[in-house]
Amino acid sequence: MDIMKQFSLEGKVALVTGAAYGIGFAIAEAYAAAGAKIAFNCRGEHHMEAAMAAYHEKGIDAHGYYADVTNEEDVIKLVADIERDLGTIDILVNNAGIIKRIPMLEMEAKDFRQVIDIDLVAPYIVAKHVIPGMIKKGHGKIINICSMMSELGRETVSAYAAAKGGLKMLTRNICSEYGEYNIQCNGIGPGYIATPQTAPLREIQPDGSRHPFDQFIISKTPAARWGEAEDLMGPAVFLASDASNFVNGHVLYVDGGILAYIGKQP
Ligand code: NAP
Ligand code: GCO
Repeated sequence: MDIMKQFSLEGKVALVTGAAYGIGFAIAEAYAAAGAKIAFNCRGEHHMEAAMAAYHEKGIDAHGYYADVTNEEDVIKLVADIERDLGTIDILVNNAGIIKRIPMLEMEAKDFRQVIDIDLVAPYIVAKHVIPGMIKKGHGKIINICSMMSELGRETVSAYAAAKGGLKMLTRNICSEYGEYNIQCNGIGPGYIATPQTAPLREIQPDGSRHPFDQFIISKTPAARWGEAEDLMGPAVFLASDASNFVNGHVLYVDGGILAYIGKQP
């Protein structure tokens, strides 16, 4: 038996949402290395150009599409275009997401709703339009990018925590509802990963010292470092491959041990 074959994504069609850069780009890169055909979407023209150049630089023939994942018409067109260009989607990664760091009492309901719309409603919309093709094909893998905030709260991220907690439960529900069609829906819960989303938390201070949040995260992480987007590559391939065919409704936390640790005693 060749166990490595179970991890191959040869010939599979993968859609990674919001994969122009950041975590989504790294996951798409890993899928391409494992043999998958890559489709991704983004919203802005400037992102598309830079993203296509970045994929080409890595030798990846990625197919990029414009689509806002909160817009159901865009998503319907996105799924149809991918089916026309590459075939039925085998692997969906709901990666696109935003955060707004605002204390709850200062936050406006429209901002709270926007975070819920992108981080929770959009994964539902994309999955809704991808699952029928997976049912017809007889298999499918859905990976929802969750968060530490699927389990933990902290000041200023009420909307994000509500959305990512909800996404964990959407993951379990997709598993419950479509597991019988040989669809596995799992989550990845990244720890604190150095990407544009977390750049404000790592800014060097005017006196040259590290941002207090940066120091806090390192002290809270047994691995004593921020994660890199590359740390998510192996787990994402595992959850997209046949190696995880009996893993369903699970959230795999890739966090350098944060969730296991009570923190340093003062
Ligand atoms: P990022 O660098 O900010 O990238 C997010 C991507 O999502 C961007 O390409 C963005 O494109 C896209 N996006 C946002 N809203 C969209 C929409 N409505 N339609 C289409 N694309 C949209 O973030 P990241 O750090 O790579 O995070 C990726 C995912 O991992 C997110 O779901 C995030 O919440 C989650 N996550 C991140 C961390 C971390 O520490 N970085 C930890 C846990 C979970 P635009 O530029 O066009 O907005
Ligand atoms: C924050 C962070 C996050 C992380 C991530 C943790 O402000 O606390 O941005 O919430 O990006 O989702 O897993």
